[in-house]
Amino acid sequence: MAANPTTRVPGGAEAARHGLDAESLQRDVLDNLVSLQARYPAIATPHDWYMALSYSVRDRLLLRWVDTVQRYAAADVRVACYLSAEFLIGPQLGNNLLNLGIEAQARAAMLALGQDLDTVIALEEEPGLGNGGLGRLAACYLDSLATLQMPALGYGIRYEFGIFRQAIRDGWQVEETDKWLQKGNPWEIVRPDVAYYVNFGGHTQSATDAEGRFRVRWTAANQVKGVACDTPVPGYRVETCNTLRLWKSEAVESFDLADFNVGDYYGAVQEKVISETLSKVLYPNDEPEMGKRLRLAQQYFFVSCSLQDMLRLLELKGEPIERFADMFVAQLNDTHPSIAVAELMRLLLDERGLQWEQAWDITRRTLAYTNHTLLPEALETWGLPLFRSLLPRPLEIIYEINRRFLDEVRQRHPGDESRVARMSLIDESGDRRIRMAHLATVGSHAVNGVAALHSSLLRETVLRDFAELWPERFHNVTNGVTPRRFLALCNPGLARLLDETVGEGWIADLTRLRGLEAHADDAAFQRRWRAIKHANKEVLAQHIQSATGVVVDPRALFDIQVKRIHEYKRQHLNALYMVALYQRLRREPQLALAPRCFVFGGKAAPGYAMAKLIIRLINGIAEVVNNDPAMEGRLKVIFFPNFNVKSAHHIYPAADLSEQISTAGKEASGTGNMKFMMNGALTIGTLDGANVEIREEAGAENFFLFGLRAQDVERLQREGYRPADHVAAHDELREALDLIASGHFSRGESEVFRPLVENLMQWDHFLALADYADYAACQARVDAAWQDPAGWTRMSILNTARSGKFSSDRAIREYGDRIWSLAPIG
Ligand code: GPW
Repeated sequence: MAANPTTRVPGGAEAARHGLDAESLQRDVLDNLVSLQARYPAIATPHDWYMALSYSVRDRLLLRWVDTVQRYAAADVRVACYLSAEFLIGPQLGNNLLNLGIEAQARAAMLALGQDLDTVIALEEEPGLGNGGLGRLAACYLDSLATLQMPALGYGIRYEFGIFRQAIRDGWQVEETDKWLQKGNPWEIVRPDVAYYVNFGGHTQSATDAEGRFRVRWTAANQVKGVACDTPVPGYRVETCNTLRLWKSEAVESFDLADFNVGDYYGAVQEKVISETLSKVLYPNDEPEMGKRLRLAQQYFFVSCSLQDMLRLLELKGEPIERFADMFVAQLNDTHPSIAVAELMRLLLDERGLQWEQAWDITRRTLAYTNHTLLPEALETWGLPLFRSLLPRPLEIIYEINRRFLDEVRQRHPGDESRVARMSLIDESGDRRIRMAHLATVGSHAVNGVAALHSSLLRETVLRDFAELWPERFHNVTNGVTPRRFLALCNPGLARLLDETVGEGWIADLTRLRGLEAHADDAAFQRRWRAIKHANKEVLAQHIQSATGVVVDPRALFDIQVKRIHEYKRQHLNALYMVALYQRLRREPQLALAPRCFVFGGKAAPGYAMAKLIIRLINGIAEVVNNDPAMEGRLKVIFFPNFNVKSAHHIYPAADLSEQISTAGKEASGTGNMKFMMNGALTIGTLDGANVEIREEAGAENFFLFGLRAQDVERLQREGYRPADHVAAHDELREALDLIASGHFSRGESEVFRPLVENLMQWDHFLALADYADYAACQARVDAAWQDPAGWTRMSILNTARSGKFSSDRAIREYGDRIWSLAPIG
């Protein structure tokens, strides 16, 4: 990576060799089939064709990739480093074809080779290196950073096993290992030469060095090597191709060898097993943390490798350490990488010999922190004994940061020791624990929430004392999603109509969709709009049939809730309403209700019993409803197994109604809500997260609002909430709960759902019963609106037209302007 701009890779000859036309693609696919897969066409498997095409596409990215890296190395610009324990990037081939603008050429090339492009694309195993919203957000941001041509790097972990594959057996979730690398990964470049060592355990010693300065030496019990695995991230129709750098753990040879020499062969192998375990598997918990030692080791591992890499890149640029914060900014995706505060300090103090004040100034100017949750059970803390045994030196640094910080608090608020205890980096109330959100806040120059409501609540609750101390550091950046993957790629039918109506510019400037508003009442345009939606619903119906065996009618209202299964997201509120509908239709078969198909999708954390029971309930209802002849043509219930990025491509474009029904104040933002909106679904939702802004943009008349507001929720819980009162006051709700408790949806076994029903009746922590009546009333308004196709279609068009704000391009521009001081370099 030379800093000399004159050594830039020449474009001409290389570009010609890897032409973007169908003929050269076809030639390369054939070449790669032989040279990389060792196959000839007559015996090539579909997967061989996938590999051969993917390598050919990767070749066409390499030039841009190398060129981009050289540009960043040479330019005097700040690079944004996005540190995230998760990158849920999804399948790559289709997206890379789209961004390169060679989908048609690839289709022609494959056709000439007797292959269907869509079939080949569908074979890709997706890298499921994330749990849900947080990991997918990181992937959308990488797409926008590249598209906006901003110098950026993603840093994370190359998990050998991503999020588990969800199977459904007898209605229950069963987890299967995600062996996504089994058949190889054509997108990845492994760089054995880009590797760093990371310390674990052991002890520290302080001494004075040759120049008389106080220095600390950390003698580790264990070292792990992190090796860089790079994935290209091409922007949409631009020359920029950024890098996602994921770290894979390896054993350090010298450590093994030492043991081997004293004859402990098994000990040496054991060591290797532990170091290689580090990047083995993604923890499948979304939101609540489990405080596992290996998880902390993963976090420190990837953060340390990433910071060491940034320091090396600074050297390659020929810049002095004093300029680190001018050349790099590191965005912490929640607290998972927040150990960066201590690790950057350690690298600057212990490895570079800087003084505390200077190291602290660099650290704070470099780091920025995004908070993604207010749920107390999701705020990361680590017990001191575990932390000390794994990371003794970082712990000392945290103590010193805390000492200096609390001095500052005491100076500002003399005598206010309760404030000091509240703000401390160490929670001393029970067993002593490190509060990672406090560490991240103290060590960052900017802190942001992910939707307007969430950012306000963050300032008023979880980080209130900090917002009072440093109001200028607090920001909001409402989340966004990439319109490339979640509109252009997944909904080609609609994309063509958008091109024709507002011009192709919408893909890189989503606000241009406003141009659709003029056509919202045009009957011919509405017919085309409905035909596209109908075709998308036919495609989803096919996928539903092959995944579940159930046949659904694309003419029904597709009412969809896809997201992780969580009590606060309230899939069970939706389930209660389905049971009530089922009861109504059984009693009154002539009832004039629109035919509905309820679709659910989402994984439950393997240890989260209540979430797994909610899946069992939905499947139980599905079994009864779908097999009841009286429900034919009226009601269908689907649990779509293994919801992931790939199946999301078929689901969002087929939705009529988007369920965003979390308890107000609990969902930080939501991003699925935005994907549905772009694809013309109407939202039924609470005033929570980004729903608030979706309703503002769409117009209140184009959004189905119900439920308690965040302040009502807070007040009700403070004053004492009694779920039983709501059950007593609502016959339909009581009957639904009774029917569930009776075993009607569990093959007569009345014990199965008892924990769920009892939990609701006694506690109902997320106020599902309090919101039930209003939800059911709102669903009746949905039903009425659906009966008027012109009115519904108008609302659908207006939702897409007004979704421009929710492009991740807008979000990334805001990060660039307000938090990173970083501009595109074309
Ligand atoms: F707990 N989110 C997530 F805040 O998907 F860390 N996983 C997580 O572990 C956390 C948050 C964490 C989600 C939020 O629940 C969702 O509201 C938000 O849209 C998304 O992060 C992206 O900001």
